[in-house]
Amino acid sequence: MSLLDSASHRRLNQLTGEWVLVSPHRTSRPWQGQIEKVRDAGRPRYDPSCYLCPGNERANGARNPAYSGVFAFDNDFAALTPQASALDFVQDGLFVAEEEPGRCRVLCFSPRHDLTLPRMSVEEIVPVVDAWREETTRFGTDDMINYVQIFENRGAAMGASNPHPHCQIWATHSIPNEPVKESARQGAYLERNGACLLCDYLALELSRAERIICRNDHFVALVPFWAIWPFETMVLPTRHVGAFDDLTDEETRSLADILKRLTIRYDNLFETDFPYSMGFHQRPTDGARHSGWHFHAHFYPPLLRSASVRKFMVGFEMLGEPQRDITPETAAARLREVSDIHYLDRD
Ligand code: H2U
Ligand code: ZN
Repeated sequence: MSLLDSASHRRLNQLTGEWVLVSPHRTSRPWQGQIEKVRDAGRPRYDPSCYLCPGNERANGARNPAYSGVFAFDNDFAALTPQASALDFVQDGLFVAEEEPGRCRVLCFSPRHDLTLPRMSVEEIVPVVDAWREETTRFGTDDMINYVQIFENRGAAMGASNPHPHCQIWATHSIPNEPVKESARQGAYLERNGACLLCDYLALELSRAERIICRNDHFVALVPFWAIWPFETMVLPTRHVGAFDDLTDEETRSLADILKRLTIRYDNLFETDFPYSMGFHQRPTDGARHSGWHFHAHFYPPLLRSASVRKFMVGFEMLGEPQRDITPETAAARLREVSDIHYLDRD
């Protein structure tokens, strides 16, 4: 047995330069903590009170069209607005602030209120990926926008305000903290090694096969060596793709396929609507080349042992550094073992 399976150790996240503490020996400790209610997966195809269903009125009075595919609109309660404020950049001693213009969009994956990515067909997910490509391309030509963050909060446990399948797109003037860290690490790796960090990382992971969950012709889903959340995963293209707007039509279909396969495995793990926050990291749209950037998705799910027992990032995690008990290798094996046929679609 390798030391990494049994002894406490720290692992370096090569993408951020931050460490995670791994304590495999703690997995047997007793649990008397919170039990969450398992949400009923049965939902109507159309919910007259849903602000995202076709034809319904939204909270600010606008009415959704009777859409039949994907549907994107400007967030009615946008955290960022395109107008530059009068703030610009201010420094008053240690008090430093700057303006942050940007745009927020909401994208409905389907007119069906009861669907989720794992229960949509690949043919239905392809237009979602196409919409992500289009939004990225469009924002990429806007001088004000330097980064496009696409993310999905799924499930009430992750703060999703509505079960209707949707994601958000926040396009910002600044490059946010997480992509800034990944940009610096990928850029430095390219400079030092003349190669892409994630191309090299993926080649290593494929040769070891310990943390791979599933793959198709163009994408791989794996539990990263440095994962923080119990069932955290990454989805990476095997080709050196920098952003959504570099994807070919074939890769678009493959991305739709791997997202479906991975989220089915997630749902099957505890036979529940598996909550997560997921999102894509891609090359900034600030005009620089960023040739070290390798496009990828991160999935951060909170569940730990069952549909009702989640991991809390508290205590040492908040004040010291992230910590996990179950190893990334064990998590990958669990996700690999479950079926890729959704439990609700089985006879
Ligand atoms: P979340 O489920 O991830 O919170 O996303 C829903 C978003 O939808 C949220 O950002 C927006 C909220 O501001 N929204 C509208 O734009 N219009 C509405 O009528 C309600 C919610
Ligand atoms: Zn709905």
